[in-house]
Amino acid sequence: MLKIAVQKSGRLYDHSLHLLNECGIELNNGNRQLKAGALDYPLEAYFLRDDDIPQYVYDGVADVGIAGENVVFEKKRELQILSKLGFGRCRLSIAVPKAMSYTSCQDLNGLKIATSYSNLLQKFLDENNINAEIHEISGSVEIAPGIGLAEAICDLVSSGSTLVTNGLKEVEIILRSEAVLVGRDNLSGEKQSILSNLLMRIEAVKTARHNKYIMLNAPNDQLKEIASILPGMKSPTIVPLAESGWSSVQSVVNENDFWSIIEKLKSLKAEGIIVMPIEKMIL
Ligand code: PRT
Ligand code: ZN
Repeated sequence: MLKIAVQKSGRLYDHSLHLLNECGIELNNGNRQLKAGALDYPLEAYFLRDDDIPQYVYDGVADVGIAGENVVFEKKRELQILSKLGFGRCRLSIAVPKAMSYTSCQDLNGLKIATSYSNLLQKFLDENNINAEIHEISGSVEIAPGIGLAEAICDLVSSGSTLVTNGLKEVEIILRSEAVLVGRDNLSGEKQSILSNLLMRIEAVKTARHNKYIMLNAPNDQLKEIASILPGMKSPTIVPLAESGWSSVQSVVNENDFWSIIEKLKSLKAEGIIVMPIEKMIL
């Protein structure tokens, strides 16, 4: 069995379980126990605090884990990032009181900065030759300047509203983070093959998320040009319609090119364009 560490509650919990679900892995976690087995898959999940996950994977208590890059890099354990998962996105930033004048990171010299990320902050200070004092606290970092505990903070930001509420402004982004699947090198052959299968499923789910299935009707005299802008997995599928002079075209389009392709298709007289989400995509 492959043992996976997942956050036991918090921002990553739902997304992690949802991802596993989309991979066809359902965890039997009815009453939120410490451990849960999967139905029909050789996997066991351990539910832990996110901060502990890198250490548990490093020690081999779990084989792989899902945690934010912010936590993985802060803990400085030698782990492999096996897959970036696309959720839990945030940034680790330095913020100062709104009224403070700030032109460059050199303005941080001599300040006391409160954070729960002292390793990542120290690395940023060293790389930029800044001499500031790090005051490590474990929670409610954003209130530190307001109560006179520090002059600046270094904390996670997503919407930015916590900073605004506390009269702070974001001045430096020191890390961009998302949830990742981390693991160690030395798994046994059997565990390694379960992991390869899990990674194949995760990639299929991720690829599908970034692509849309598209169907449209096109006049035959435009087919050549329409086919040239629709990549498809190999090339688009083209089937003649009952109405003469028209064909149905089916293809897969990447979300980044999606709207520009739709504009072009319309200008090429495509009609009845239908777009569908793709559940899995195995290349
Ligand atoms: O109990 P446990 O230790 O497991 O949970 P936790 O409270 O330490 O972690 P949790 O659930 O808050 O966050 C888990 C992971 O989610 C983090 O390690 C990040 O990888 C990711 N993540 C994404 C965030 C945020 N966005 C986020 N906005 N983690 C925390 N925040 C906090 C931030 O610390 C600040 O207090 O939200 C506030 C800022 O949010 P905005 O939207 O106001 O900017
Ligand atoms: Zn935590």
